[in-house]
Amino acid sequence: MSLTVTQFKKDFKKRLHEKYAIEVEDASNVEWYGALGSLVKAYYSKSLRKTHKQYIEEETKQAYYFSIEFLPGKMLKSNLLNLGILDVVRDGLKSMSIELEDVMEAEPDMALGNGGLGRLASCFMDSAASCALPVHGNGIRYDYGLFKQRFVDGYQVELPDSWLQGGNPWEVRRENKAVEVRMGGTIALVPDNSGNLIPRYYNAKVLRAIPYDTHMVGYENGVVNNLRLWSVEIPVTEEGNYLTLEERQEVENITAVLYPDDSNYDGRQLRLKQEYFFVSAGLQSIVNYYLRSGQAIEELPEKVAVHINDTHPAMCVPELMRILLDEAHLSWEKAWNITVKVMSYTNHTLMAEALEKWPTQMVEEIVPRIYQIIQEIDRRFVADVSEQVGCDIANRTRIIQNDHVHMAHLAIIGSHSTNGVAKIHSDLLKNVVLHDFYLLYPERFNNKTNGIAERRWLQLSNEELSGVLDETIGKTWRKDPGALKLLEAYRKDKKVLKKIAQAKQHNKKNLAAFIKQEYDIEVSSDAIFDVQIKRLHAYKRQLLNLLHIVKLYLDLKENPDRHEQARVFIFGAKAAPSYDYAKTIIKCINEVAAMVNHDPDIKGKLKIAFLPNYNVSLAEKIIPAADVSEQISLASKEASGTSNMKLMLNGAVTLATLDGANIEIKDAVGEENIVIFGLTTEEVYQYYRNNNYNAREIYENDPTIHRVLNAFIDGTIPNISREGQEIFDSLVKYNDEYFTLRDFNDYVKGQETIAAAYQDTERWGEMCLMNIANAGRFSADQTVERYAEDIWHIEAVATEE
Ligand code: 9GP
Repeated sequence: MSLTVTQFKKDFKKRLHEKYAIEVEDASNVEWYGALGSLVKAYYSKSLRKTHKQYIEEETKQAYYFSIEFLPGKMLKSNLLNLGILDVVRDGLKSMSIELEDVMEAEPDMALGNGGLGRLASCFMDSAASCALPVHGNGIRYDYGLFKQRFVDGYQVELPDSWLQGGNPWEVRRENKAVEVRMGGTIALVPDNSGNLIPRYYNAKVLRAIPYDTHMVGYENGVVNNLRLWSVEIPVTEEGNYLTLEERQEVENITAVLYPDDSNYDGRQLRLKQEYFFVSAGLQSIVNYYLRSGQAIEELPEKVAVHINDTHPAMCVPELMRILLDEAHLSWEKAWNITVKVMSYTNHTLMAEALEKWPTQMVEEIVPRIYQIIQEIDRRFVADVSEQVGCDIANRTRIIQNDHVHMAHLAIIGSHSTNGVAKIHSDLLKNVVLHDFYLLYPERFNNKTNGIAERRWLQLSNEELSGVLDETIGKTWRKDPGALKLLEAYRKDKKVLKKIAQAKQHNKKNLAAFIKQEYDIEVSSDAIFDVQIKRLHAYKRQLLNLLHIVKLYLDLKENPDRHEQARVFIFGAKAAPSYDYAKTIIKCINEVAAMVNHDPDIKGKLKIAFLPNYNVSLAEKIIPAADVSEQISLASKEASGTSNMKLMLNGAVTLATLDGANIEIKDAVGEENIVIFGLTTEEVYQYYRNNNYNAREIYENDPTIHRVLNAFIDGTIPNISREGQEIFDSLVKYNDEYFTLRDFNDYVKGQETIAAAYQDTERWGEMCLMNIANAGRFSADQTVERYAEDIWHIEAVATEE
């Protein structure tokens, strides 16, 4: 959009007057933010209406991305960038003595997600709008987002994230689009006048679902899509049918708080209610919208695609069946045919503990009609498959097994596409985890390697490097991340390498200042900034990183004058509140940090900064300053990873196992620009097959490992008598589930390779450059375009710019 500084200032002042009856100079940053947010929303509202109208007039097929998590982070700067008014607004504010950065401080992080899954959903929303693809999100408007993390005595403490407290300028409550969702009670099927069996509900709770729409602004293209988040409200009940206080509380809880579990299945009732609530509300509103266009319900797959992001929204399958059977009165066969064509599913994990299985009794109690439909889907599936390929495979793949509903099975059987999120992950799905399904439906399986919103992770968060890129290769990369490849031509150009290094140094200094100011830890920007930022989980092996730090520390203690590359180890990680082992690792990292950071013998050669409350905004500060990207999960465990992509885009060199998307990063940058270590997936599987891994033997025979592990139990590391023992036992007594000790020496070598490369400035510079130059292929723009073409069968709309 076009906007002058003068016009902006006029609009901004007017908004402040209208909204807060205040002058610019008297307002707080919260008021500046509130006014600016609502002004920006007004700026894109015309495009919103235009996009909406265009979809209706052109009868565009639209896709709906159902996800129980969305993790957009802050939206102000991203919206300004995408509208093409970032500089105008920044300048306009400056001329009124306001720094944009101060205004941004007032925006809470919208953290309605745990980690990779939710952030991916938000990257897709940004990319879909930017690629002019008709894709909308559907999720839950939690009153409280992911908990805020504090450290007290080194322990994680969780505080509520009341992100809505100060109001949310981006959302619009759509009262007239509210729908009703039924839960509980019992069902009887009774014939209507024409003999159709119609469900009659007894004592069901009718919940009111209110949508709040947040708009997804495309990058300089005039497209604005929608993210619809549902909030529950107490329904207006018929007279005499009041809810007790307890019942009201029960209803309100449904959208009160995000489940803080990541890669883990938690079988609690409330979670199941959340899942059905947003699935039912979302599908009802989609079908209502579709029917308003006057098209026949039989044609639904021509105009609507519904994506099941992980298994949480898998009830989309029976819920659409319910709508088609009970409300549109289609036959089972017709309804099933439509449902399978409309639905598609992404699997995001190979971890058995993350695959949802709900007790049948619970499903029947909470969603009785849905349970009936699931039973019927299952019955027909078993009959068909048994007849075609035999009972064994039918029994292994059926939806209801051992009194549990297997949500992944439901999603695969009820959709036309199942994809993994990196090549190796999709292969493992086909060949191992979902092999039976692959035999049944080979054509349904495909891979869509994850991607990232490169605008946010480079243009917005790393303006310094962005400037160097503009000077070196022009500005096309800003719209087309593939153009980053042009940088490769400069891999030997010392001037360019120097400029990139200077940008990194600038970012490192900023981060160092932030760490000093917020956490009083002094770090030198000349040290390697070695970064591991992700959820705390045993399979991600933050512990491997810690063991190496302890080794370096012990080496330095033994020989304080030893020449050692200075390093700052930066961690960011939240542990699920109920995940005790992960919390133990947090405590240990914090205690090692306290010990190392204050030990004069170390002479500042090692520093550890575990930054609390890792979230999108903190990631935006850390990633531009990273030298090394730690991607060290046990091979075969990380489905893809996306921080690996963000870090390479910012010129960090990856230290990685051959897991998830690391493999594709290696292919993209070449072996000489990444450091790979550790077991391969095949080797891990071999250990499983032969059942011959012996961690105690490693501990007993390897003096270095022995020494490092003993430090956890002999008092060397203070204040961890319980936690140190727990770590020690997990590795030695319980045989080291994630092969940490097996990979340790190889990891140490990898770290040595990194240190040596870092000391050779030109070599390191070239490695950084090659990472930046080859990050374009991990743009989420490309990923969503592949989803659009191969899975959703939707097309981009014509745009004005
Ligand atoms: O653990 C995966 C992570 O590897 C992946 O990058 C992300 C997005 O696809 O999804 C994560 N999975 C979950 O959070 C839960 O399945």
